[in-house]
Amino acid sequence: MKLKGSDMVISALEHEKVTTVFGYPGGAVLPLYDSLYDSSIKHILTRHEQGAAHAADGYARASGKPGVVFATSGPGATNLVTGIANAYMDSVPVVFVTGQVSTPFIGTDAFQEADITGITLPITKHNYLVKDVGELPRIFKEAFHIATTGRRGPVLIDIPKDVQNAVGEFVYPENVDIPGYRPTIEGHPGQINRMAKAIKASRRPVIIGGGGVVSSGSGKYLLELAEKGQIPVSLTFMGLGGVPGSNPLFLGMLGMHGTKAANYAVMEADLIIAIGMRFDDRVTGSLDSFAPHAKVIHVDIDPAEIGKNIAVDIPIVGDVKKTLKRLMKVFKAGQTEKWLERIKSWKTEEYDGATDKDSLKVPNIIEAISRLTTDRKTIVTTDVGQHQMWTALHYCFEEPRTLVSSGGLGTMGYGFPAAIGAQTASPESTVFCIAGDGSFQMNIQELATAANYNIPVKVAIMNNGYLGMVRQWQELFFGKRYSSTTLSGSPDFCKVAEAYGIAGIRVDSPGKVEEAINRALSVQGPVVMDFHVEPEGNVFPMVAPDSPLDEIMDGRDGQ
Ligand SMILES: Cc1ncc(C[n+]2csc(CCOP(=O)(O)OP(=O)(O)O)c2C)c(N)n1
Repeated sequence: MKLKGSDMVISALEHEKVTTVFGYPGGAVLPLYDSLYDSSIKHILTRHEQGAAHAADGYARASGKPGVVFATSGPGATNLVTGIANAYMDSVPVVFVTGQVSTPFIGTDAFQEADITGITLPITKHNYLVKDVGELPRIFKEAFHIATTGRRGPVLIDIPKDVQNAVGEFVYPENVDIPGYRPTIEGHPGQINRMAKAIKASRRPVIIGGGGVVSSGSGKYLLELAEKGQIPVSLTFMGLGGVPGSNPLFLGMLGMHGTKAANYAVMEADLIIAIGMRFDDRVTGSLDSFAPHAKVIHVDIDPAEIGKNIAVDIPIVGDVKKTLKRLMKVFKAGQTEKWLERIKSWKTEEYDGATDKDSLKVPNIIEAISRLTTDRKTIVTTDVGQHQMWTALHYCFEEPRTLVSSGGLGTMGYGFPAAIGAQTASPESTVFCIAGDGSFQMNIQELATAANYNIPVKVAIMNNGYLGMVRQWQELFFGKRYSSTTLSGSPDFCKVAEAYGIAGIRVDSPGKVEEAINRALSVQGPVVMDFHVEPEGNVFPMVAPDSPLDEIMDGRDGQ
């Protein structure tokens, strides 16, 4: 069949079962938007390309399906860059389609020209500049395959305007054949046997699950391993929801803002069973002191992660789910009763500083949101800062894909557009965006998107008047020299919401929290809740950067 290039793009998306695209038009994608006009694919017009990128990323995390973004050349494409890097750092499958100036103009500094394949080379899993309309079907097939297999990640396809307008033969390929790209899916059986033996011999094992547990859909198998082996489980921030937060074997998150139980357990463990995680510095603390008594088993789909930060005794490259399934066939439990007793004693030591009921404290608000949403399917997105870490510590994530947050890149402004994407992917869910007053202002323009499409996300701003996490570091590590962390000049967020036709609810006192959350839950459309919280609360527990995980500041005595 002969098709115009821009029609091929739409047809390729239909073959890939794409139902929603997030984007923003412009000169270099006019043919593409014209083809979209006749299509049944839903387009959500955000108010900034970064919003589209984060929304598609939130859509992908909530659904497990790839997100898709359209943007024009030049500034449209460069406005995507943070969103692309964000998806790359957290291994999220998003396909970005950008317009480019026509091929004869490439390299001439033409109007709205930017070398977006060059710019995004280090932050995409792969990218393409399409030079010939005949390549479009193969490139789209490959792009979706690369984005959604192995270690997932963003792929960008840059299409010059003349290629969008050219006509070519369209046959959508059934298979892909990419020399040099064959992710290892099956973990080596011999290594899995060694893994089983090491677990049987261990007396103090700890499982650390990461984002790979969530993205591979293997939470159920991880839980089976934990329960059959009576092995305590900690999760990285990206792994939260991988096993139910209420399970007695769950230790909480580990690392810089990890629980005492998780961090002490890692430091005393004789075996670390690392599953789909990458030993990020926020997880390990100082590498020299990490898990000093432990053998390390590391299962990951990406061979480049194995041995990158931590020496590994039993490396296994493969899909987490397949590996765990095979492991369970040969698995025998070790003896962990004494170990679990010891861990129980640490759990009683947890302290979060949220006991003062007189002031409006973020942990209490998050616990209330957690409690009042147990009866419904809920997805929580966050921005970046103190409120994000408090969410990790105080919201009980019971299911995978219920936390949508920027882990690796730590991108302020992610939470609200990601909530729009998550809500689009999962209309039946209640979607909360827990935001900071700083972060929310980075993509506040997306209120128009929520209003326009009546996307009923519940935004809960933890309004402390500060760039709180930076203020906390200035307090703890820079002698209280508060440099440019006060957010004077912020607007009344309820009035801003109301200006967009969105309900605003202001909360100033602890006694009003539950009523406000219930009211927000009863509103059919989007809501902005503006919680005026204690200005100078700090997130504890905290391990100072590059310190051993058992050197925990818990906020008592100002430490
Ligand atoms: C785009 C971006 N710029 C800067 C930072 C550095 N940063 C990390 S946390 C933070 C403060 C966030 O403030 P707010 O959103 O109000 O949340 P809070 O910490 O007060 O909960 C800043 C500036 C970042 N993570 N992302």
